[in-house]
Amino acid sequence: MFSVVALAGWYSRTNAVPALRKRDFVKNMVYVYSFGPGICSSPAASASPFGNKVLAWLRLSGIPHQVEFTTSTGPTGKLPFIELNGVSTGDSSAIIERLKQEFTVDPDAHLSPEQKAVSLAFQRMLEEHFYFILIHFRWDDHRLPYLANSFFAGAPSLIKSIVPR
Ligand SMILES: N[C@@H](CCC(=O)N[C@@H](CS)C(=O)NCC(=O)O)C(=O)O
Repeated sequence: MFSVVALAGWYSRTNAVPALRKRDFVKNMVYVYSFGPGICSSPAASASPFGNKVLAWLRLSGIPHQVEFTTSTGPTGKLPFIELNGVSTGDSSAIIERLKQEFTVDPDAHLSPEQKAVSLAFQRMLEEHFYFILIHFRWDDHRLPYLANSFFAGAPSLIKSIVPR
């Protein structure tokens, strides 16, 4: 399994996007780049929790956006990233901070300082701790073969043959 993950990491880094991806951009259109459901049969918009976070935030805020599913990473060497008015930004939290400023929108504006603190604590717990449990169950815990089976349901047989289950 390690070799598959290492290969995927190498592939995404060698495909990193150094320059602007959308050159004929529409002003104030947010171009979102993230892993798609891809070869998986997941009902999620993106296989990446961080991608779904950005997409959900954009939908909640009603900001016009277009999604491109890709494995080519952005300025932080990871996905998701966005391009807005010719400038790219990586990292879901940095993306949201930028969008709040550029579009003067804040869905959390009505929260009290205490509620904002609780929200931040949950965010840290989910993104920096629970995320790795999710990854463990998705890729390492072979007691849950249905996850790998579901994820690779649409993959070519060659790929399926090297995915441990
Ligand atoms: N802190 C980043 C984390 C992003 C992240 O870990 N993305 C994963 C996908 S869920 C990724 O791009 N992994 C590929 C890699 O690390 O090479 C964020 O909030 O956007």
